[in-house]
Amino acid sequence: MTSADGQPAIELYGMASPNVRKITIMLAEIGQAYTFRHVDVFRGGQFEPDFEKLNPNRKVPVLVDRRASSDAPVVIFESAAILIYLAEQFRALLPGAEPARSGVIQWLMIQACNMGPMLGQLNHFTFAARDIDYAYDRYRREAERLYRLLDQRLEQSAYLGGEAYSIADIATYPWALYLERHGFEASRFPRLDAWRQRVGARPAVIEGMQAVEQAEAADALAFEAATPEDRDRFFGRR
Ligand SMILES: N[C@@H](CCC(=O)N[C@@H](CS)C(=O)NCC(=O)O)C(=O)O
Repeated sequence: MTSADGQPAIELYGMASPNVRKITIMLAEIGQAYTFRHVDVFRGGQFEPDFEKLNPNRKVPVLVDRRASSDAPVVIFESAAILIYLAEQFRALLPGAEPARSGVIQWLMIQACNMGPMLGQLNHFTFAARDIDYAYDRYRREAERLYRLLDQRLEQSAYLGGEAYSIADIATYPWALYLERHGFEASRFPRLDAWRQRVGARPAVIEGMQAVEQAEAADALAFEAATPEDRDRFFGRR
């Protein structure tokens, strides 16, 4: 669906990051065209007043949906909220009936409330501040516990929410790719690894992961070029 000006009616503000990739995968799964608006977080794009109007929490992703009205678009932040919104709007990848619906939502929340924050901290203390052993050990242990939880869950069912692929899998997949970079051997999490391969082979997942490749190159350059002040602002050190 397009706006009156011929542009896709959906815009996605983002960067090359796992929370944004959840949404590019979902948009590929439902076959919805969109305009990707790159936010240069390393130069402080998330703190610009216009962006803050979209998300007072100043983070990507943000979805802007002008399908119903171009003057008063629906604006949604928080990746899990965006996934639920798209699933409901397009009646896809979230069962309507209980208990299947709650089965999916609870694993979506494990990702949003546990995996995302804990693995995000582990990323920081692995890739940006590895010298703080207490923090590194704490988040690495918690990450291991969560990877184990997913592995055990996937022994019970083919997908996280149950027997069907859902938004819980979409939310978790880009984060589960960190397993090796967090120093764990995939062979110790065989069900999780098999699920990663199954999910990663889906054409929409391949498309969604590739959708931010240009942004990935731009983000890498911007991070390289970031001044000490830029990095302090990004890491919330001032
Ligand atoms: N809970 C949020 C987390 C969003 C988030 O942390 N986004 C990161 C990129 S993955 C970001 O905007 N980082 C820039 C910053 O924190 O300033 C969600 O799931 O959408």
